[in-house]
Amino acid sequence: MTNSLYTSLLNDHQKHQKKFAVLLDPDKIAPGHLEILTRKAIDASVDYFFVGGSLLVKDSMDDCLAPIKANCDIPVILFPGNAYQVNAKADGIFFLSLISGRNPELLIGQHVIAAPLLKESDIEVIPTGYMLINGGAPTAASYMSSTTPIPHDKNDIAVCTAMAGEMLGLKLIYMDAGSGARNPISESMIAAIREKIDLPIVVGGGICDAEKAYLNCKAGADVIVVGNAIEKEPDLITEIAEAIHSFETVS
Ligand code: 1GP
Repeated sequence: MTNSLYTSLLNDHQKHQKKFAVLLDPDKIAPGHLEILTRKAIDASVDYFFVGGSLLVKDSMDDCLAPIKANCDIPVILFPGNAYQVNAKADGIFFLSLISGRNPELLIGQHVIAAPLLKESDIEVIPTGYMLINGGAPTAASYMSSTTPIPHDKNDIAVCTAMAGEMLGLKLIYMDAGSGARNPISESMIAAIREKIDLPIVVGGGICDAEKAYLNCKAGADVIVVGNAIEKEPDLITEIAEAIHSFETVS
């Protein structure tokens, strides 16, 4: 098993080089849409595809991953809702421990099921502290995980949770307001966590414009994830990528 994806995430974090990930929910991609998104992502120098969902009902993972891997070199990292979403076509997987919740199944249970599959594969495993933050309404992630998200304005709880994740040896913190969140995560919460931990931070959930993506980078996010907004408006890929990649040159 290699660790090239994580090494690269860590190097970019240390150099303050901000990265852009496009999240694909394999069930939701319309026929023909994947080719368009892939082309736009290549043209915009998107850094990662994250692939997965809280609940997949169509057995669509292979159909999503195969064309991406055939047509571009953008690394694909699984962002799985459960152990069934492990797929050997991916380059890596966020091994998500839902540290904002108290559901043992998502802290360690699904991991036990996935471990032997991952051990036999070439998929790079990235141990990840996954934190759900209240985005203003219940999301598929909060419902499917049977957990209560951290309140939107409770920065202290979020900071303590992230610190505990780091002390447990997790390698990355993923802060998520949930797909389609009404309110994305506040910059003040991102900044508060950034101040207390040294790990790369991924931020997503409800981000739908370049300005918000940029502000999140400024607050300390290393990777910005956008899914929903891009599914609705693929042209956003270009402007959000430009904003994120411009960060180092203007700050
Ligand atoms: C959700 O972080 C992701 O898990 C992205 O959310 O689909 O709202 O961009 P959106």
